[in-house]
Amino acid sequence: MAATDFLSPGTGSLRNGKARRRKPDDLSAAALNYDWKHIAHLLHLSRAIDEIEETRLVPEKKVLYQFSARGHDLAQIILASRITGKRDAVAGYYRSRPTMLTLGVDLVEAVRAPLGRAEGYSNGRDIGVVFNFPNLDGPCALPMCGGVGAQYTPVAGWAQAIEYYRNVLNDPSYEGSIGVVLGGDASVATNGFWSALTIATTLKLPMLFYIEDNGYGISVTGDKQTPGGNIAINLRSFRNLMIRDGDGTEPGEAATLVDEVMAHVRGGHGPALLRLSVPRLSGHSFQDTQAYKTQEEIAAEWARDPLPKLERFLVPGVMSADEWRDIAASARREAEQAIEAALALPAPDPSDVLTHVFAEGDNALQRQGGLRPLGHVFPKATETPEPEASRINMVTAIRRTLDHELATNPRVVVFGEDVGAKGGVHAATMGLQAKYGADRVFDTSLSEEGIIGRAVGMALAGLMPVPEIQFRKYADPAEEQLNDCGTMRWRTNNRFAAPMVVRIPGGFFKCGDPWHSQTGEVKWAHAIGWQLAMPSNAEDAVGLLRWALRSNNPTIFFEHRAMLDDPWARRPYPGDHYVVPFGKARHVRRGDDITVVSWGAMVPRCDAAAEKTGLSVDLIDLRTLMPWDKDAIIESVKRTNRCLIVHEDNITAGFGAEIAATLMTEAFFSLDAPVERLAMPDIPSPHSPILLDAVVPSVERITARMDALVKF
Ligand SMILES: Cc1ncc(C[n+]2csc(CCOP(=O)(O)OP(=O)(O)O)c2C)c(N)n1
Repeated sequence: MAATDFLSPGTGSLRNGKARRRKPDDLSAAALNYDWKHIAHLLHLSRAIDEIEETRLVPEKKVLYQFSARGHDLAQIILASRITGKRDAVAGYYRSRPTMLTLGVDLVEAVRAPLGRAEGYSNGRDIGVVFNFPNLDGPCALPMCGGVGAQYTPVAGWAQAIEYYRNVLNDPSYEGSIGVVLGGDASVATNGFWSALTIATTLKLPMLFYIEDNGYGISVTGDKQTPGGNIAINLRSFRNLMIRDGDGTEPGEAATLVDEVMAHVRGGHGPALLRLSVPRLSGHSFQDTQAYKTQEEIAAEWARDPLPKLERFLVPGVMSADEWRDIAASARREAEQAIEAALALPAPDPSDVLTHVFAEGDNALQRQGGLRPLGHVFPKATETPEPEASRINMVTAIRRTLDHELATNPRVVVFGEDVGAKGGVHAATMGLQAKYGADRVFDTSLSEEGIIGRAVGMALAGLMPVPEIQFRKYADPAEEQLNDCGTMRWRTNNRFAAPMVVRIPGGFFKCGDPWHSQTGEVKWAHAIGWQLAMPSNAEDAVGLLRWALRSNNPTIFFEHRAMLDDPWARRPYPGDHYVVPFGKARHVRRGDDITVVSWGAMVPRCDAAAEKTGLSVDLIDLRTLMPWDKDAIIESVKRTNRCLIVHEDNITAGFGAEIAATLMTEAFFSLDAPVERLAMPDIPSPHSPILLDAVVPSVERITARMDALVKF
């Protein structure tokens, strides 16, 4: 297959799309610089592991999920043998074990995860074929995901962090570093691919897209993923992107192309995309019989097997036939020994399965990601407010807190749609770009997947990202990255974590609508691994946001639009050191007749209702929903014997249901009335203020419910 060589117009030298032919066995100067004996060894090793899994371990049900890298292996090894920089990162996918072997992961580590043994990549938690490799002092492998395309935007974030370390933190060790992402031909149709491509090319980031094109996504052919089936051809007019396209089964060609793209990206010329065509010599996974391929097609794929091609390439020029055989035999022995050693390891301990959902203190730090493993020390903090004389509104409180943390922590970066020059559509970041520069406070492309995925990569690189999702509903396109970020610590068995603070304004503001005005906060209480804060006032917003910005866990910080400038929410600024630890509710009122639990914009309504009823109301503002202050509620209900929960989120499976269920178990014998919920019915937020008032809990309806419950 011919190697083609495209430079996009953005780089100034389009060659009219003409293919420049390379002889497949051309041992160019670049190719000569590779350690071919080591490459041969790794290829044999990878083959031996795949083969032992396919012929023995899967049939014996010792490996439950198997994705063979056969056919993809040689090109991956060539690529990964150039990922050697101290600050390089690579993210692969389920077919990327050859990359891991080349990075130098311990061989037993590489086989124990598919065998579901204890410890290793995930301690038996994640599907055995997705790997991770924390490495603070050498190339690392970012945690892989099961979702195709999810690997792209975190690498864009890593690449942006490289620039940040170089340009803002003046760290020379990031010079010439690179983020590399591996993906199959079907992955080029995903949101993640396009989002990362936009980020990398608009910002000219040091990022390499490596597409290993086997022509299939399970059974779907490449022409369904990109017209004509070749993404490299289709991207030819993309600005700021070097493109190379060739045959991943030809050692010399692959090696030369890898060196070309590496030189370009490491040289600071912006991103590159390298597409190498490879055969998939097995089914998509072991279970896949490939019935959708003809025998001729399968035979044609085997005719392109890179293993014999490498042999022809190296023997006798680089090594003798005996040496080749010896390498194959010793690799086989090593693979057998590693598998035997892994089989002898214990199975994961079920008593351990609940650990590492959240950080578990400084004695059990993740190995990579966030500020803690880097030994970052924060300024002092206090839970005692030092209030200023005048009151400020909640949006000013948020801005001042961001300002102080930006000033005292050079690793904080604030970004999102319109957060830069405009200062955010809610004005929360107004003036911050002018003060801290566009490297630290910046606008992003309109891709929420990109905003959150980029934040994940930055967090893994040791920054504290503070992405803004412009309105609650627009977090939906970021769903995959949010989910994968939350589960990261658990599924990597505390090897990786990506602490960040995602600021999300939402809820009604004067009127409602299905797009900007949902709260839907229960989603993140239900999601794994996310802390969730929802302040009702300026003082709490300061303390909770500062706590989040110094936390070792990812946080959703929900900013209710109605409260940003609400007079009730205005409070004195509680000082630059003020924090509110998560999981501590606030008593807005103390009373004995009834417990009312609420959060966000419903708190002032409950406060007004309590005033109106004249009852002695114990009003609890939960402030954080994950973790949530069970003790405060249970203690209160044991005194009042009644509980009303008021929230703006839809009623069915809203967070009120969780509180009610907990009270059933923990305070059943204290209850003199059923636990009641008052919430939005199961409809989106309506636009008309008249309709909105009819469905969001109002002071009148809350008052009536309180009265009824006390009289029950
Ligand atoms: C987001 C998502 N959708 C669907 C799947 C199921 N799935 C797993 S692999 C795959 C095909 C991917 O093909 P490609 O990216 O070309 O990589 P290859 O397996 O060919 O190496 C699909 C559809 C998934 N894992 N993730």
